[in-house]
Amino acid sequence: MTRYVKVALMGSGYAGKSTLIKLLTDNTSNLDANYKPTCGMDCGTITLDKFTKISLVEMGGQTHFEFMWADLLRGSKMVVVVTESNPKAVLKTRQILQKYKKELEGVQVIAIANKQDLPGSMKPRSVEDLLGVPTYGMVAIDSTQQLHGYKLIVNGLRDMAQVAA
Ligand SMILES: Nc1nc2c(ncn2[C@@H]2O[C@H](COP(=O)(O)OP(=O)(O)OP(=O)(O)O)[C@@H](O)[C@H]2O)c(=O)[nH]1
Ligand SMILES: [Mg+2]
Repeated sequence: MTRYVKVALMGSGYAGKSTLIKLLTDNTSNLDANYKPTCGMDCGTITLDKFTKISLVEMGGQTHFEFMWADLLRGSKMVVVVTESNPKAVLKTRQILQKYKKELEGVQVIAIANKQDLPGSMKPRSVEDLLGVPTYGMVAIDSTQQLHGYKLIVNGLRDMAQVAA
């Protein structure tokens, strides 16, 4: 029987969560650059092996969907916080992490400092200092970063022994 491991993608609207799901779960590298806010939630699946799939659950980041966040976090083995890498966005992401501290207790949390291609982006190291969770740089619109993104999630889960090696 297939086992599903839930990984939640959290973060403000426009951060790049849907783009990341497309990057990691689609067969095409044809990413749509037109922003369409996720209404509520979205989901993508990564097949890990014969028995295990990862469900990537995106929590729509626009503030009017925030009422769903605590519910959507429930049962997550890992939470990936996606942020734009400009200082204002990172500070907003820090507020989100502080606000959901209780819900995130005991869950492995990593952050993705996305849109590293944009001028004025903070380095992942500096973002990590502000967020207080392991942070990795990303350009989710760049299909060559697919393996990088995949490894961040799969290796993180393996480290936790949530998924059989
Ligand atoms: N320059 C650049 N743009 C990106 C990158 N990743 C995503 N984008 C763009 O940013 C916009 C928002 O991306 P989405 O993936 O829709 O953002 P989201 O986090 O899912 O937003 P919500 O669904 O509202 O929570 C889109 O126009 C993407 O093409 C990146 O690495 N670099
Ligand atoms: Mg989205």
